[in-house]
Amino acid sequence: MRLHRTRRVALPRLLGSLLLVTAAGISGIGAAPEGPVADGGPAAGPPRPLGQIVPAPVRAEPGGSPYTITPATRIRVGGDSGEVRRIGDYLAGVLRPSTGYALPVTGDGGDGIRLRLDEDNPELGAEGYRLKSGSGSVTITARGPAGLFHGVQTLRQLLPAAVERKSPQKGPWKVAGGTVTDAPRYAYRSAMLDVSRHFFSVAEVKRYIDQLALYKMNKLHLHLSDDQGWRIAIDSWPRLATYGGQTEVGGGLGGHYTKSDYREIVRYAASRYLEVVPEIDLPGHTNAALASYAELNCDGVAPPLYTGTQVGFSSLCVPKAVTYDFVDDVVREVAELTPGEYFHIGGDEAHSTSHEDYVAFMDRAQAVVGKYGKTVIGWHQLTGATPVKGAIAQYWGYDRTGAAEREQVARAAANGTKLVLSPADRGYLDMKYDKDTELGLSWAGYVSVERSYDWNPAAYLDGVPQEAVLGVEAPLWSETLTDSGEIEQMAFPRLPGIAELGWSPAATHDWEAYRVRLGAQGPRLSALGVDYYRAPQVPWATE
Ligand code: NGO
Repeated sequence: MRLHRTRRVALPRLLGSLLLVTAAGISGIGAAPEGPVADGGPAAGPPRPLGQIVPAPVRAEPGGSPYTITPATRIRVGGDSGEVRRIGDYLAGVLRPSTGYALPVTGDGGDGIRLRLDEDNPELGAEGYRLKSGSGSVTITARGPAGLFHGVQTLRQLLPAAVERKSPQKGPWKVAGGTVTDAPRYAYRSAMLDVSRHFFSVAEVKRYIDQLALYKMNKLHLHLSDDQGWRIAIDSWPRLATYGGQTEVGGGLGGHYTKSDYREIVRYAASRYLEVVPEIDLPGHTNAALASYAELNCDGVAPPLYTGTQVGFSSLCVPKAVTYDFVDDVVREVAELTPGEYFHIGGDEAHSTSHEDYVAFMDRAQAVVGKYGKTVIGWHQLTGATPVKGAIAQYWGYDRTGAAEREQVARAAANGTKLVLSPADRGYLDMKYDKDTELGLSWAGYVSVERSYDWNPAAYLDGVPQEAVLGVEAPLWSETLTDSGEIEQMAFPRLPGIAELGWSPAATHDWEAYRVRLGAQGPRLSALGVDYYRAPQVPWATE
């Protein structure tokens, strides 16, 4: 259900080297550029260098003739998997508008763009792929559909940026010859969208999902409840959404997802190989729920709806029995809608809950998540309570986070709690780039594109064993963001950097090389209609 949104008034739009490559075909990738770099656009000469993609691949071995998509090209989907055919249809959906070619998706053998499942490639894992390009065909092989889908994203990036446009463009549509072999560093590569502070429509969420897919992310964390709005229909507590969802920061009318809206988001995300991780933030950040049901308050009085941006003032009533009926019903209903493994219960900034109450509450909330078959995720304050076995803590500290807090997280990690890292001064996409950024916040400092990219998740927190790091997340909080254009100004170009930290081998990590590869994404983002921030540190390719 979509109500009208708050409009911000006249807010001006803000606007490897170490790659394990084997051949000279990519030499120069690591060199600092002297000016704008041509994108090798539609009619231009040589195809884009194999390996000049984001995230950087494990291995790119250029060689042999390029492959060219022509009016006669077919997309061949091997075997009888309906999912492979769906990926073929998805690829055709990307390529048809810009090439203007028919690109039939067929089950038969022969040359063309070939998508194949082959279990025999243990080194590719569950999400990896191999892409081989030569004069007659480009073949993407993977052990499972997710790998094929990621391989298709690589193929998109190897084609000229104009391939992303929605109307016929001039070719030629060449893919450099050679082989890319690729698989992710981390299993958990996530982006979070805060749909509570401002509500975003299903269409806006789908648009973001498509952008995440391009960079091989595999989780979409939805922050579905907070002080300013409850965004998911709960049948047993209907006022949460109908009353608690009817405003947002700034006082606009907000909105909420019906169950069918939410199912549609889950389905769409799954079609892009992203798993939705729902978050119901507890026991703090609950003003919208407390305003909707007086009985959830210790004093039995419902507070008014809240449209400001303070944090830490609300808490569920830990001693009351009804609190746990509420938690049980909400977790059950949201878990039923969510095929994925994870359930995020927040747990951050419970400043108006006593420590004792917090620990008692988190014990009970974690048990409810387990009862409904999901794995608990909580913000890292969960490590100040007692994380259940298998629980995951999401670290969101920053350079000024105290040693005691870091050590608490490290101790939990050493004791088996896995971590997802989203340091606020690196991974938070809502932090301003610099002092001139109009949107966003700056409590964790300014986060330039370089700062956001240039850290190592495996070595980020002292005392954390490498294997405790499950992956990374780029959260996007929406206190200041109201629509897709504003989401994109903050997410791009930092999101691809976090995606690369999650996907690419540590050995490829190199800012000088990365900024050149990122610069080459500029025309692609433009072709997709993404109004990204032209960070001055990046040599943006000419369009
Ligand atoms: C914090 C806070 C959120 C804010 C966000 C803004 C976490 C986990 N809790 O991050 O409520 O929206 O900062 O950057």
